[in-house]
Amino acid sequence: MDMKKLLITGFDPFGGQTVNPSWLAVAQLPSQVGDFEIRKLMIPTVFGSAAQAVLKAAAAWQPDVILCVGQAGGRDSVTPERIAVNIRDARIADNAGNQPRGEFVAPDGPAAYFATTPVERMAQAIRDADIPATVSNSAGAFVCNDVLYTLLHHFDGTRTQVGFLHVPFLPEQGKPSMPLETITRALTAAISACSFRNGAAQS
Ligand code: PCA
Repeated sequence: MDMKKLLITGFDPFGGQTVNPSWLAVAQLPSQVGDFEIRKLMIPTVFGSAAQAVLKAAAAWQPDVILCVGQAGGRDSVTPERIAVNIRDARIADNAGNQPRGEFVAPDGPAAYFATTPVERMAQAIRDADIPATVSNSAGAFVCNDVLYTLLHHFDGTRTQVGFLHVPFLPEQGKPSMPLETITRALTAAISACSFRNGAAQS
């Protein structure tokens, strides 16, 4: 089988939480899913540094797909993100104490990018595994959006696909929540859907 390479990232805990389900679920993934070889990276919930850590790992390994995962407290389903916007607007400080309000991610960049992973297929694949999933049209304006926008800007026009998934809280963090095993299965299903390339905004 012709193996492809997928780099998947999760964040460290932030905002007073002691765990972040995004990294815990990523850490549980096997080293191979379908025809993808998987490498995992924990990134800091810090504007700028998080994306730089992903870019560094990507430069070294040259993955075909980069999938970043983050926690979205308050959401009750797994949500592939369709779009990233060129704005940093933080309600809380990041893990380095930064709290940008209304700044650009990239002053020379367009207002927004569409994710280049097949977001509808990813959501469908997760639902096919009996896990609630729906495409999200906003990744917010905190560090998750910052990472997605920076990567899409960097890899614009290249063959490298970039996508993002937000996942709910774990039961111990509050409601709504999803068990860790379920989130991990959702990631596996989403990865399998990444063997297709996104052709259009709605795919
Ligand atoms: N979620 C935050 C940043 C880190 C994370 O896991 C966000 O949604 O921006």
